[in-house]
Amino acid sequence: MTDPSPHLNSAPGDGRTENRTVVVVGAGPAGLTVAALLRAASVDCVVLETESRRFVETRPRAGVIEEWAVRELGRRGLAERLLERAESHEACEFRFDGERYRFPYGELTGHHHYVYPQPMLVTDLVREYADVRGGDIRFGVSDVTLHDLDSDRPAVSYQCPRTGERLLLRCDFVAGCDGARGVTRDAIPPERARIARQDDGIGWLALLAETPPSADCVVFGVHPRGFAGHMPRSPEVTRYYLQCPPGDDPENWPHDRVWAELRTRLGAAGAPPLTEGRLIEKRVLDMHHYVVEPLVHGRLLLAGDAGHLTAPIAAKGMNLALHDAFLLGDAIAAYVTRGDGSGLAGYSAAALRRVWDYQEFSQWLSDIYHGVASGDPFRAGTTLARLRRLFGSPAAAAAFAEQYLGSAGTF
Ligand code: RFL
Repeated sequence: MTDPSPHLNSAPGDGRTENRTVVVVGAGPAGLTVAALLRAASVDCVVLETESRRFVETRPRAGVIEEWAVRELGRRGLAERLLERAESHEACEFRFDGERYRFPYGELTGHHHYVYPQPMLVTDLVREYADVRGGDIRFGVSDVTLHDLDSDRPAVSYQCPRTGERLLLRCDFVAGCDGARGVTRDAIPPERARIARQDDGIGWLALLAETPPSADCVVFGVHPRGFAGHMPRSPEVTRYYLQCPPGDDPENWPHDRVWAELRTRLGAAGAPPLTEGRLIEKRVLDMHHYVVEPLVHGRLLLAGDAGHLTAPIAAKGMNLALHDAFLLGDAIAAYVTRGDGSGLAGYSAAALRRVWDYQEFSQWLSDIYHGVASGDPFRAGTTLARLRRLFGSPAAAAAFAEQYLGSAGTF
């Protein structure tokens, strides 16, 4: 039989072997949360991460965390610093047709978003898992390979960064939390899982600017030249997005072009001027999405971006990663400590319910963001009709607020 994947082999006989209960691959929000939950339940686990601690604690990405996710982090003793430092956001603003339209979702629903940069959350989670709860985490590992996933004792091997030695970790479960570019998803033979994909054919120039926000909330600019977004991250740093051709070169976007385009696309009557600042991150993201179904293959369980990717259109990816992690951490802990396998049996279906709900909302929002600039006057017309409905119909506003906040769900 041919090996279906470069990352799935039968375990090598040489090298040092350790026996563990759970190996978590990846120290992002998903992996660290699973590990912290396991540690709290006294389930033995080890986390493997290819990058350094410093790198994962400073990698800029998400900023918006949903209320239910913070509540769950809090219930598990993981939100102390977040609750001290996060900002609360209760409104967003759409700008289209040269006007500003504020959407006060806090007033409408009584709920809000937390804004807390992902590196701060990752820092808190590493600290809690490794420093406070004494968890085993190995940074800088390389050549992570999965073995024997169909057996009761799968294994993960890797190369130790200090000694260059190859180590084998035999375990009961592998949690695949290594993000969109990891190896665990590829260890599932193609005939054992379906990967549903969607490519919007659109790029976003993702920018981080060393400048205070230019509005007190998230701003979506829906403009014939393309979408533009303004997302406050902290009093000193603001994230901006500019729609661009997919695969565009960030070097095509020098400082002056970026700020001129932001001013045009976010311009509206009475809007405060944008505060310009140095661009400290500039990268092009293609708006594509995928979902692996099921998220489980033998003793491998995928969580977060490893199992499903949603482009940052609706700021949902990290929230989904946390949702998976709560379900998975609880399910493994229930199985190991009480022999209760119901959570594991239902994990994939329970996680995917929210994943598909958020994917659908992202698609809907993607149509709104990009319709006016599509070059298709019919699409532009229906996009503006949708936007006006949000501000004219209380029922449409309530439905949007619920999906934007992710407030209808398991937790
Ligand atoms: P991560 O965070 O990518 O973590 C995976 C970890 O695995 C490591 N790794 C490996 N480790 C061991 N062996 C291997 N072979 C490995 N390969 C990789 C990686 O180094 C990494 O440390 O996945 P996780 O935990 O699933 O978390 C997902 C979130 O990071 C992601 O969904 C969000 O960042 C998406 N996202 C947003 N989500 C939100 O909910 N709200 C937002 O406002 C938001 N904004 C964003 C975003 C993503 C962005 N980018 C860059 C794609 C803004 C941007 C610009």
